Amino acid sequence: MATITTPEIAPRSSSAFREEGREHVREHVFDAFRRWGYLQAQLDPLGQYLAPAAVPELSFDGPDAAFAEEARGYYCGSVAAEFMHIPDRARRQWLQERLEGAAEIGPASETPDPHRTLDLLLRADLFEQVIQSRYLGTKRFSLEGVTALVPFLDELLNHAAEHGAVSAILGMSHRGRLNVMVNVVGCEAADIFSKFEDVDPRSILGGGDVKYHVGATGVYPTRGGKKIDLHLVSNPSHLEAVDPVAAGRARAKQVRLGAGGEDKLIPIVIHGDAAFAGQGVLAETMNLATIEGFTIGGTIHIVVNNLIGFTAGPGEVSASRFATDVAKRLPIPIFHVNAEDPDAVLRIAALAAEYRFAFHSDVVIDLIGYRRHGHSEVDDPTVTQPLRYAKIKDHPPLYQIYSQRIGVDISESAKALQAKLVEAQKEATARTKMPVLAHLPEYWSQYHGRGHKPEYEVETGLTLDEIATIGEGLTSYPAEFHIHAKIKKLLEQRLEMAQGKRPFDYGMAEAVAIGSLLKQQVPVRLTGQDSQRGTFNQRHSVLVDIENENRFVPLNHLAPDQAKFEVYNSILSEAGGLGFEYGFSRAFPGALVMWEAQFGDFANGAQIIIDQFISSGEDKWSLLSGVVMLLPHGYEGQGPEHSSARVERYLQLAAHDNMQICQPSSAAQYFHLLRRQVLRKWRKPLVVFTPKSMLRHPDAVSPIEDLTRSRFLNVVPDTETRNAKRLLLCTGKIGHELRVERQKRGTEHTAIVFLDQMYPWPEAELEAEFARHPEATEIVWVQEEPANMGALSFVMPRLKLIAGSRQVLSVKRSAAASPATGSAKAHDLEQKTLIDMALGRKEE
Ligand SMILES: Cc1ncc(C[n+]2csc(CCOP(=O)(O)OP(=O)(O)O)c2C)c(N)n1
Repeated sequence: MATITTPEIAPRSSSAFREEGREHVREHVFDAFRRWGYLQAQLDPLGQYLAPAAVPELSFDGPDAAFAEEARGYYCGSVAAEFMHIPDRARRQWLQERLEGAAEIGPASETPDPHRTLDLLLRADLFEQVIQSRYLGTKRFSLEGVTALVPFLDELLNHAAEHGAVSAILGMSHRGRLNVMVNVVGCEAADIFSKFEDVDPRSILGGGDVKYHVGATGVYPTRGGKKIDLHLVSNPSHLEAVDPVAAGRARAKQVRLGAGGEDKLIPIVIHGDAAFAGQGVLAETMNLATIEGFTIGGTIHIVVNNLIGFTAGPGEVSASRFATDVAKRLPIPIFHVNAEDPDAVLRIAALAAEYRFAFHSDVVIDLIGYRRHGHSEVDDPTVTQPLRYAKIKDHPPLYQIYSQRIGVDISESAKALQAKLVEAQKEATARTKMPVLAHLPEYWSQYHGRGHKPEYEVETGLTLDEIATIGEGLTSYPAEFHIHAKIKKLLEQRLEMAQGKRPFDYGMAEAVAIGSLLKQQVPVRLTGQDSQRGTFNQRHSVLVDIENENRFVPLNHLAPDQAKFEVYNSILSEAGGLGFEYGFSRAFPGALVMWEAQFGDFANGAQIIIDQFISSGEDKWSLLSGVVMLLPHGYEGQGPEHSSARVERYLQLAAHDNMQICQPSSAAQYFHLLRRQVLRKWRKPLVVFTPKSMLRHPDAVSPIEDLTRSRFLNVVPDTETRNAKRLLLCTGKIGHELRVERQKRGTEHTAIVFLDQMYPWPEAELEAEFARHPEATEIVWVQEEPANMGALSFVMPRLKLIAGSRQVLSVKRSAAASPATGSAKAHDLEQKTLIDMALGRKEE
């Protein structure tokens, strides 16, 4: 058969074929190392754990062995890279070229100066040593064993600055935190030592926090002469809980920085290996990375991996070889680095930074070292890990290893630095005041918290004209928009509400509250599962074109100079979602920031955020937040879940005016409450128990006039009843049910009063209400919840104080282990009994 050749495809010589064949083989061998090489890297500095695994795919012999040797040099040394799970070929290519030396790591990479690296390692180690000698037996969670973190951060920040970063959010837990405060954030060593001296205890009786949890701010000068503002986020003991908070703060700051915000602020989160593998909130937070409304341009995750978690070894903290494996579900690179190879550590710091800025992606860096002492310095690790600690005992600190490696005598500079640190420690012993490590940005100056009473006089009402204009705006959409028939009707009804032709329901009251704030230049952010539409079909803040699924948000088209409304459906996460919004609110006091639970009880998945940040952040760290939690609540026969938002839990956390706990009894009350939250300068978290069936219920709707009155009522009086003999006090839906039943029965002399704000306890308003009914000898607290739940145990002693000689009784379900019955019929029976007991048995 004749060979057909074309001018374009010339026949190749046999040597070309051979070359091509060799190239093919090389690719095959390299590919195996790109994929599996990380399993054979030399990562544990003590050579004890992570012994190279047997990987048949990496066995090559004959002529292929030379390629394998070359590839092994790239992939099985002090650096192991996991990147072949990234589906985007261009990203894999980018990484591969840099890992294999075929391309420069990045334009900002100027070779780090080994003297600087050595100096940083020395600083990191000596700081710990001085504490060890002066405060023996005091917890500090030493960084020794992974001091490479300090030069890593130096290199990372240097690259970030070259890419235009002017700010960084730093989240981290206990390990090495004090070290990072001094050697990266720039806190004075004397300030940290004074925390060990525990000077001035009277200033923080019952409040404050331990030294390795408090936040700090500073400015980092980079090698290139640039500066980066650093914000180390205050952090509770609960590992990884700070992750979403740091992310939310980063987002808020990026929004503040305007265009290119994601490049101007870099989020960095430092983890422990056991915590990284074990805590679900990390997975929740990482899953936010590319979700609209939650992006922060890529977070640098650094695992300070000492191959131990308290007393648990690597096999006990993770079900897989690497604690970082949980991150492999995402299309992001993971680098493991032997922390005792500082040059490799810096190379990966540079690579991570360059990748982050090139692709706005998360990057995980697993810095593998060891832990020189016990978990805290009061622990003896030789009890649980005798072999490892026998090795560690004889292992020199990294600065000594590195100084020998680069041939620099460090003894003089070590002495000088040691003397400086000892001097700072002496100075600290003379201090009488606790240092302030974190300085709030200027944008916080107009807001206040504890020590100031809320300014209740703030006006939250609108004029009829204002309501009509907003109403028109939020029911309009472009002419070419194909609206869903049901939504068209809804908008028509809403327009009628705004024109005073139909009473307001909660959905419209909320929309007008938001719209009015936007027009007053207050940005509004609302997130939660299915929040754009609303779990109960009540919101419809985003209109969807039925022909092309284009979206239109009327609230963003009210006025040309209005603030922005951001409403996002969150991922199915509570701890991650609420933590993010708390964080956002921490860096955006001027915005109304709301997080919504699908049903109120799901918020218990975010309990750490509630206990450790929202309710106690001001007490521990003097940090304020105006975050709003919207928690659907109410007993409607839907079962043990979906009934109770656990009012009792929030009330138990209430002290020192730390937050506001409210249940608005009508649409207008909800409207005023949202506006009050942001128009007051008093920045406190707000917990709102929101309705479900009552969202559109005729008893909870409001005439337009109620939106024009001046403010939110903490206590909603019963204006219909005169000469009451009994005064029923309640909050939420049950109050409406009681009023309906009262009317049905024609019951006289029973007043029904709503407690719309449970905390801060509205004592004066309640006193006024009691005084309005001087003949009411019986005050009855009525709640739907069982006796061990709801507001009962919170309100009873307080009501008794106000009631004086009047009797205070209560009506509630019997104490129960579960909030509600699983049977809708049983619920109805219970509810009927409850109402009968509250109003008195019906005469047959
Ligand atoms: C959520 C949570 N559970 C348990 C603890 C108690 N605890 C404190 S540190 C620690 C071990 C952490 O190990 P790792 O994450 O590897 O960090 P390391 O201390 O080794 O740096 C544990 C279990 C905690 N602080 N937070």
